[in-house]
Amino acid sequence: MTVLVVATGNPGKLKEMQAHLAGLDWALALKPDALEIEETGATFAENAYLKASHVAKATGAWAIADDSGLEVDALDGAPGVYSARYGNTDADRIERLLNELGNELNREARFRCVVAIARPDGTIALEAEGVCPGRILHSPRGNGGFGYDPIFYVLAQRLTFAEMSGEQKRVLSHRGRAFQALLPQLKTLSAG
Ligand code: ITT
Repeated sequence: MTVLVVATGNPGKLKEMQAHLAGLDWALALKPDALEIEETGATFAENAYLKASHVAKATGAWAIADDSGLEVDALDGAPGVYSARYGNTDADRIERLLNELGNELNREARFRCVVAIARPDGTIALEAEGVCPGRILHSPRGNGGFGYDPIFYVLAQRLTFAEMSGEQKRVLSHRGRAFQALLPQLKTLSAG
């Protein structure tokens, strides 16, 4: 089996990415802790390429990276690509977002995720994007997931991401949708 390095330092993301990649013809490996990549891109796609490419070249193996974040309409798309850098902890990031939104009536938002796979030479072999629309609650709800999950409410389910089971989030989420688009291409790649 060919090795695929999962290029993330975020444990919440890692768990979800491993679940999406389970049962495929790839031997998953973890990114070396010491390997840190500066996310200098202006878009999710640029940052996903940067991370996948850098880790592939550094390890000499195939690598998969995810760049994702929350876009809030009333904040002109913020925090967007800065979602991870909006605060030091998940609680800080949530508090800052809720403070900035205040009593704003327009709570429309969406999570966006770009997944990219790089060959061992760092060139990008595959990419896919997924989006999940929702609303920002006034206070957190639920204990599951990670990041902004407790304040991200999905209308159709009447649940926040943090109130959903792992399986529900896997099907509906921005990451789930990106992987649904990526997996058929990934299967062709591993078969070839
Ligand atoms: P890596 O770059 O090492 O993968 P990161 O946390 O820095 O980890 P990003 O730069 O892609 O990853 O930032 C994404 C941030 O967006 C993440 O830290 C969360 O705060 C948020 N986020 C992304 N997906 C999320 C999800 O499914 N649920 C909640 N928050 C999410």
